[in-house]
Amino acid sequence: MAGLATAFGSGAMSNSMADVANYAASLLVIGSNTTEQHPVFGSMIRRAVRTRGLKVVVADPRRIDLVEVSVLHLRHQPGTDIALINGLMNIILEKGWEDQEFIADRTEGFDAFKAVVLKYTPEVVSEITGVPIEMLYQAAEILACNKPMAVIWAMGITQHTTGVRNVMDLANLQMLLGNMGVAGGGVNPLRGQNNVQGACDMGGLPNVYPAYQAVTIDAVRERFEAAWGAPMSPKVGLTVTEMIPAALEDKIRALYILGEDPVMSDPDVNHLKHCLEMCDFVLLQDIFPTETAQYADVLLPGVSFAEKTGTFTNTERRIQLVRKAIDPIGQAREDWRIISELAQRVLAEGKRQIGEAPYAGWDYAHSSEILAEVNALTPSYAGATWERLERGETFQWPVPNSGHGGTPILHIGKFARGKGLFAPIEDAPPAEMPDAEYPMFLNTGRVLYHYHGGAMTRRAKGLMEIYGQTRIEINPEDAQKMGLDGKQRLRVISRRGQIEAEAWITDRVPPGMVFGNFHFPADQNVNLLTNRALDPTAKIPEYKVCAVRVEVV
Ligand SMILES: Nc1nc2c(c(=O)[nH]1)N[C@H]1C(S)=C(S)[C@@H](COP(=O)(O)OP(=O)(O)OC[C@H]3O[C@@H](n4cnc5c(=O)[nH]c(N)nc54)[C@H](O)[C@@H]3O)O[C@H]1N2
Ligand SMILES: Nc1nc2c(c(=O)[nH]1)N[C@H]1C(S)=C(S)[C@@H](COP(=O)(O)OP(=O)(O)OC[C@H]3O[C@@H](n4cnc5c(=O)[nH]c(N)nc54)[C@H](O)[C@@H]3O)O[C@H]1N2
Ligand SMILES: [Mo]
Repeated sequence: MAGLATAFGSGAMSNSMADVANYAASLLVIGSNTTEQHPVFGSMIRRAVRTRGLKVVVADPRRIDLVEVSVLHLRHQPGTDIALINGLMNIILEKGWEDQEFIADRTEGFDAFKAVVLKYTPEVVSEITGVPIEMLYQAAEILACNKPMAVIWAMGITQHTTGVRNVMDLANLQMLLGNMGVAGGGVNPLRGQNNVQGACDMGGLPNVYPAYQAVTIDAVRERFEAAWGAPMSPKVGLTVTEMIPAALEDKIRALYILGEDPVMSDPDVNHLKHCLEMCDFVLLQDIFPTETAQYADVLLPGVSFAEKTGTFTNTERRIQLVRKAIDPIGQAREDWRIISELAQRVLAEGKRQIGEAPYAGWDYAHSSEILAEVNALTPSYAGATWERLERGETFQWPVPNSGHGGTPILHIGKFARGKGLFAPIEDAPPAEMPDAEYPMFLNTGRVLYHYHGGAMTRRAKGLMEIYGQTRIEINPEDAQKMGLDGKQRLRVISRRGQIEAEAWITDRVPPGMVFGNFHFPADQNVNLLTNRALDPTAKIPEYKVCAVRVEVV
């Protein structure tokens, strides 16, 4: 789900954090709670506002902290981003603010795209999004007339059944304004987990080998078969969100879960638990016994970042070396050692059963040997060698050879696919909308003090003192209607489950919407409520919108 493709190529920030902070004249922050979820970049943005007058426009249903330093806050209804972006582009075309030279030289598909955008007049868009017409004009002017403009986004854009199309529409906006391949511009999805960028780059996705090379292309597959000395399947595999329900159809019978806590983080957890129970065998490799551990047959103890040496690739495509601070404790081992040993044993048993000689491979002695293999098979990582990284260098990929210094800005002069493709994108509602029985929107995400399922952060005493239980954000207007007193608890009910948690009465959320997190287990986890409807392309769940009924306990 992490490797969303755009109109130009792989899913990664086109520009760098420092580049956006230093050179953007304006910035659209859409569906990213940057100061809480990417605090390093969040403070760079705050500083850029203070020291050089960066103009920030926030597009978010919630009044996040960055709104304090923004020039404008577009508070659209959740799930209406396509209408909003199309509306801004409609005004840009009306005013003639588009970059005609860029459109002519570097893009294709403009006419079909324009025909769709023309339908999204300010009146139509204001009706769908709830944003006043006048504010749409203000936003379009700030973003189009203060160039370069950078766009940053995170899960507020992608965790929808329209996630991929939301991203494509932001790419449309940046091509329309000619903000691609320039310092201070670009399309910048902020990556979430440590090294999720690296995991995708290495082919930790069902459809590609390292460097986003498709498993379905014969020449690519043959190259990997030759390097690895084994036949490879030409079929696209399943995403996580497809594997889980496949257990019900007997298509998946065993699961090897590594560094994930799906009982906390997957949508519709009651359903997920049922799927885990249906598996014949569940193997879990984690650094703690998590909520998911109750469903596992075997636990393998991996180690944390502090106990291993290797590379991480961060949100701005920066490959950097991490050295272990301490040796693994007790029986725990580096994840790569566990994976290698497991692979060797499985392969040995397979070869024994068919009477062949044992397979020679998976016999790395050190992470530097793994990186050497990465250098050989991953064109964008070719020049990021152990020797260079050991000297203290870091590189933003692509680093095509050992004389290359890396690529801070992508798409200068040319896109990976040649011309950038404008896509006509129509608005569509979320899979589940409020109705008479479940009249409110539930929106979900994170808080500064905790990390996902909380397996790590709920073990930190200081964090638990500051934030020790789930709090449901609810607007003062709704609280008053329900007769909610600040000290009371709320029960939140969806078609799939219910939770009980403390209320936080605040205008961070608009009337008609509550917001909660998935940091605390049992009946405090919003994932008992969320909808497992998926985006048809990326298969990401619609965590950001479902319908609920809220009661005072
Ligand atoms: N402290 C902390 N930091 C983290 C994490 C953590 O758990 N804790 N997790 C990391 C990971 S893996 C990730 S993916 C990132 C996530 O980083 P973010 O995506 O910034 O975090 P979320 O809390 O999911 O919030 C997304 C924002 O989208 C808004 N939003 C909701 N619905 C919509 C909508 O329909 N449209 C728009 N435009 N906005 C919407 C929400 O109000 C919220 O401000 O954070 C990373 N950083
Ligand atoms: N409702 C709702 N649900 C969501 C989201 C949302 O916005 N709303 N966001 C989604 C997103 S974007 C994400 S990324 C997922 C995150 O979901 P998960 O990845 O399931 O969440 P984590 O709690 O980060 O789980 C990581 C696990 O890895 C373990 N771990 C840490 N370091 C290591 C290591 O080095 N080796 C091993 N083996 N294990 C390690 C931790 O102890 C933890 O148990 O949640 C998703 N779920
Ligand atoms: Mo994430």
